[in-house]
Amino acid sequence: MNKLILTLGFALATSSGTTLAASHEHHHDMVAQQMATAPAATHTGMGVLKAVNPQANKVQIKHEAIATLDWPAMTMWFTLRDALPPNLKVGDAVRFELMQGDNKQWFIVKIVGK
Ligand SMILES: [Cu+2]
Repeated sequence: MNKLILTLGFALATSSGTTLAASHEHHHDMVAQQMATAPAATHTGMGVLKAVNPQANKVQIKHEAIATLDWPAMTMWFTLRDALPPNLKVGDAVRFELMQGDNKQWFIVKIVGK
């Protein structure tokens, strides 16, 4: 009887160990898949804040060329994902990070003075 319990206990321990290993493996696969399908590519730009539209949460930036996007220097409006940091004002030199939304529009996910 004791031996049976020991054997059962061992079997349970072994199978739960296997389950843990399998789910860990699965988690890894999912993370790898997420990274492959959603690369979350950000691009960094430098420029000068030219105008702010707080109602629309947009900023106009005269940005330098962004080589990683093959963009020339230009002045354009961007939507901000978050509110503009309160210390930033028109005329400030800024560094910003861009991401592309599902609608293909580029939006700013981070902006700091430089
Ligand atoms: Cu541009």
